Amino acid sequence: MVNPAIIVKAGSRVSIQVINADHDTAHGLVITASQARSSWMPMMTASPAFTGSALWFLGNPTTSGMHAGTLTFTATPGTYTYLCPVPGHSQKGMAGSFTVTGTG
Ligand SMILES: [Cu+2]
Repeated sequence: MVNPAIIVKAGSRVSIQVINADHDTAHGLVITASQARSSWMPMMTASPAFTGSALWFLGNPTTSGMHAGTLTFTATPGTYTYLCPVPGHSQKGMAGSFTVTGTG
């Protein structure tokens, strides 16, 4: 799937493992409350929606392996955006919706 719409229930403990398999470009993943996907520099304008919902930078793979990380957080209700915070990437489409349903 490319940029799937993610829906979870309020109060869920969410864990997302991220692996950068792009051979020549750094990426990251941030879930943010703002409409920062149209920003050229989300790392300057987007703040994580939840404690732990940001992996700002995963470098490109090296001969010793790929960079990986895990976001772990507890979801509270709302409509959020996930995006890649590397400059220009969310503008080019590295973004999607993250929705937390219910009253938690
Ligand atoms: Cu990216």
